[in-house]
Amino acid sequence: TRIPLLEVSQHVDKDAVVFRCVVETARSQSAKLAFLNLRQGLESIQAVVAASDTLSKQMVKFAASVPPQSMVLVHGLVKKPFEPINSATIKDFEIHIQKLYTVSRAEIPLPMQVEDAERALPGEGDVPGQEEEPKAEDGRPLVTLNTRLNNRVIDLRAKINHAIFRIKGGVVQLFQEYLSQQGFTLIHTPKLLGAATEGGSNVFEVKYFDKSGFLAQSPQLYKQMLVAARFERVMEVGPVFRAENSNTARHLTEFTGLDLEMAFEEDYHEVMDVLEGLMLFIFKGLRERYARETELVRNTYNVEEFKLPEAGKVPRIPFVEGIRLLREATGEELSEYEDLSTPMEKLLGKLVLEKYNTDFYVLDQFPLSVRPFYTMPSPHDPKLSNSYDFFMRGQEICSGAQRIHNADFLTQRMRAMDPPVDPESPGMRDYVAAFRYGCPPHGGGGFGLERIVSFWLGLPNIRLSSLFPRDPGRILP
Ligand code: ATP
Ligand code: AMO
Repeated sequence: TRIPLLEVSQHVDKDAVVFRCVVETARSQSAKLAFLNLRQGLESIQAVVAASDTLSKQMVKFAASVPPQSMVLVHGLVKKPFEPINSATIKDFEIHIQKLYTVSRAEIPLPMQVEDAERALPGEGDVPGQEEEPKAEDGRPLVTLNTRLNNRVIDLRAKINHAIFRIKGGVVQLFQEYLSQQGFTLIHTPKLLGAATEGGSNVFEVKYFDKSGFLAQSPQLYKQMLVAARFERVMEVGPVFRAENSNTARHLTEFTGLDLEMAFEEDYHEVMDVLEGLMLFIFKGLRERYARETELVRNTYNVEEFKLPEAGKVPRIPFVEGIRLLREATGEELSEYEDLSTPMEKLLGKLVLEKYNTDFYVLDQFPLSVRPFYTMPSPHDPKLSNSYDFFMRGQEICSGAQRIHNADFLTQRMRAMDPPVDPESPGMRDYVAAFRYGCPPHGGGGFGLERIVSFWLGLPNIRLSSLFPRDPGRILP
């Protein structure tokens, strides 16, 4: 019977089992005995190849010489070993091999070892770009993040990477699960645009036949137009392109946006309620469904477990209150009308953790001057706005706001921006018009998927949560 490796326990001392797997290591003990380490998915198991009446010494020699990373088909018996074997394996069992076939042989030497990818990266692991690899004395490249990303197919084979990308898929599934329960429609807005939308400078221009096109920086305008089209509640999971020359551990030039937009009845805090409920559902789902994967990553990156707010009450801190906390802690004269620097954001994360005992919180009522033109000013203070950011471990994962749903007011706000946005331009005309024919008050938010995954797990670099990351210095492989 062909079995998944996870089921070996059901076959101890019974009929022979057959399974396909990868040889992680092979070593010869003597002319009559060899040991293989076999892997399937997140499981590893030790296998013994011992010469006998039915198994030749040549077979033992062949088994010991299988290059690591080759795929093989194994026929064997499941036994309880006499001595406990190393903890990376399915502990209490081993396979006594009867037959071994090579399915696909790996070349020697590999450009890097899979075990290299199981080690923690030092520091923030910032990547300056694809410069020449440093070489170790044996001529093999030193295993930097750059080397790992240059050999990503081998790198991704590491168990820690399988765990990270199972979790990433899990976040998307939980996002859609929660929001569809809440009546959201899954939408797909265009990524090829005829005009730069949210801001002009950080947009990628592409050739579009004999014209220019642009890659979408966000589904912002389209998700709002769909609310105006009476969809009322929409969500999207899609690529976001940003031509920002940001070489940091938390910026990519292509990432996955988790967006939502919804009409509300009385107050934009209804939107924040949905966003908070959504994130708490995702965190709970990750704890329940991905405990094993999370533990695997935590064994490598020894990061404190993510602290969720007590009793499910997410602190909603006014921006001015955040500034007050920072002034108290640093003695610096911080402005209430400027955005926070990255170090201040991180410090605020620490202060909030001390005060509220949570790594997840929200800043509300940002200064209007630091938000995009579509943001609704605060009715109580024209220098503030009905907008918010969500944070995990002191780093931003989501921006959102109540939007302006009146065309004339929107036009006025666009013209007041510095630099001004032209409401008559081809990219804006249809967007502005959407608010002329009866559009409900609405708001929403956009999350960066790779940031959620990185900050949940405490990864040192966002590139580790992108399969084939794109940054200003990397567009291959
Ligand atoms: P948003 O795009 O919503 O503003 P974000 O988290 O992507 O959110 P940015 O606005 O790109 O953040 O930048 C936020 C902070 O990141 C800035 O305050 C800045 O200090 C820092 N930052 C951005 N780019 C760089 C860079 N190239 N090098 C160092 N720090 C940077
Ligand atoms: P914003 O520009 O803040 O807002 O983007 C939303 C979220 O996307 C993530 N993010 C990034 N992730 C990786 N690399 C990047 N370069 C990067 N830039 C942003 C962050 C951020 O919080 N239209 C608004 C959203 C809205 O108001 O609904 C927007 O795009 O987690």
